Amino acid sequence: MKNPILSELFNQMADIMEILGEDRFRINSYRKVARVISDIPADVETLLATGELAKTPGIGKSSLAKIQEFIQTGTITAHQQLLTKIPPKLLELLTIPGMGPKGVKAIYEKLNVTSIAELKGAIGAGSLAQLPGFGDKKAAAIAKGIEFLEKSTGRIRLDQALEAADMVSGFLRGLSGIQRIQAAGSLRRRAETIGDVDILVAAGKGRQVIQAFTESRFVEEVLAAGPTKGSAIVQTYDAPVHVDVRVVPEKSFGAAAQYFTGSKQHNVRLREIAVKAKLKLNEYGLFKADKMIAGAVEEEIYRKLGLDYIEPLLREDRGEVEAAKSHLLPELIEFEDIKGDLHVHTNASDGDCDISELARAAKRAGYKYICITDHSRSSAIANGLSAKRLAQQIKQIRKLNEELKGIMILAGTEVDILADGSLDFDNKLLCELDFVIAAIHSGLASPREKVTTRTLKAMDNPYVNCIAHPTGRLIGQREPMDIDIAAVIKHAAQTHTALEVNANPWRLDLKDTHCRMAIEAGVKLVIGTDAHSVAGLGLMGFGVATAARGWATRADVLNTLSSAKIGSWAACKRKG
Ligand code: DGT
Ligand code: CA
Ligand code: CA
Repeated sequence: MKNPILSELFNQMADIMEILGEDRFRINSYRKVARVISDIPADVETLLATGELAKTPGIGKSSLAKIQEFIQTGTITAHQQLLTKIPPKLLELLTIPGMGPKGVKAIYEKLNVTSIAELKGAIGAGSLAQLPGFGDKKAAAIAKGIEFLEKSTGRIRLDQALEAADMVSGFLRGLSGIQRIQAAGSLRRRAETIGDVDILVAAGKGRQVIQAFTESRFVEEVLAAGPTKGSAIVQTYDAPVHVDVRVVPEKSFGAAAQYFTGSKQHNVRLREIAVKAKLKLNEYGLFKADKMIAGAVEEEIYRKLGLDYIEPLLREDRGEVEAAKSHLLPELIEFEDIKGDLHVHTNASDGDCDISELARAAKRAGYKYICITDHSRSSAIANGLSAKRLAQQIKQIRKLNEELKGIMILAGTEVDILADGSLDFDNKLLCELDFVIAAIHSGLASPREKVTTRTLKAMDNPYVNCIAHPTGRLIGQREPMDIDIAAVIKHAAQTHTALEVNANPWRLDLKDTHCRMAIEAGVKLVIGTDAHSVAGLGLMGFGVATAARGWATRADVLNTLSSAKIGSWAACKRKG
């Protein structure tokens, strides 16, 4: 699917034009195209072929031509031309947290800064702080952003890794002589960040496969290319991604999948078991003396070691090997178990589309219900709803439910938890809602005691059913709040409040280990996408994987229940 890449390209063109001070109208129209493309659930390539793309609002003739050019050639001439108009490293400034095109434009024009390295110089010399519109405070924030960027170990988000893996796997699938393809490593385990992407291929002619990979058009830089392994930097328009491709014979494919999926610690445990049983385990197979007793099929490796099959999501040496030995592995939650999404935003607050668009998309996704949870008034930048607007929205939802078939719309809110732990809406209004999620959106840097008490107090409210993104982290961009997560989990159990697993790959909050703590304490999880568009609904899988990495079963997750059962669950707390 080329939608994410195309969307990113149009955004990048808009960024460059904004830095160059070009026509506002064109910049906005590129941004609009980027947004439209990323929101269309269908593949742009297909829509172009069927002629539907030409009819899509927001996509004009010239954008259509650019999309066509990209699909045919892999580049857009206008994009290439724009790139020649700016210094090669200028766009890296946009990766600094909090830095937008306007800031880059000012820094570039007034200080002639063309890279992060030069910007650090300008901060050190005090010239950034003297620039109109910046000042000491902003310069310090930018310095901190750069520090954060440099501290981040080059690990990427799950969605970025997946995009690179899809590009490479899709390409490899088209080659001749390919028998099997499988992503391995931390990506297959759905770890929250990914160091590099590992892809395994079963094929006869290794060298040819590796050569085709390293010479493919999305490879930016080749790090190594041999007869069975190639390493390269793949450019995804969102991030440069390190990808390792390994070719193995089909008879070893299962063993290689096991070995290269890891984790390292998990593999160490398996090898110990093998050694005790006088067997040898490596990436080629499981051997008794010199005889291969398993290798082609991954499940066989586990079986011959006397273990139940362990899902990749659990392979972290967190007790899964012991559990597999004694047949006590959990039956993990799967995407198919999810009956609805309990966290979505409409254009009434900061989302892109209206209630019925989201509801129809949810129905297409096979859900039974969707809960509309727009922001409340204190989230002013997100155009949060006043009590009056929420009351109107509830009426609108009840009316829509009479019209729409096959999907139930629940009325909810993502209500702000205020500084003192009280909420943005009073109980009289909250009582009208089907499901209430509460969240902290300000003061995230406050001391531990403060953010913890705030959250505990919100849970005391009988109408609060769930705490959204309980730690507030943004992966690679913002540290979690210094919150006492053990206290939050304990209080959630005591107050019959669920905790969210926010499925957005920027958040994954609760994270896997916190999910496990919550489940062990008897707390229910809600997996919500926090979608702000139709495309956002598609993030559910990341949340399901995160919960499963925390050993969640279907019974641990509230939105595997029918909407009626969720209603009774919420009623329990209201009754006290
Ligand atoms: P990453 O890339 O840092 O997110 O994490 P992984 O787990 O993908 O690690 P990576 O790419 O270095 O290696 C892929 C897998 O290969 C790893 O999970 C386990 C296996 N592996 C790599 N090196 C070793 C090793 O020295 N011993 C063992 N037992 N396994 C290894
Ligand atoms: Ca890896
Ligand atoms: Ca690797």
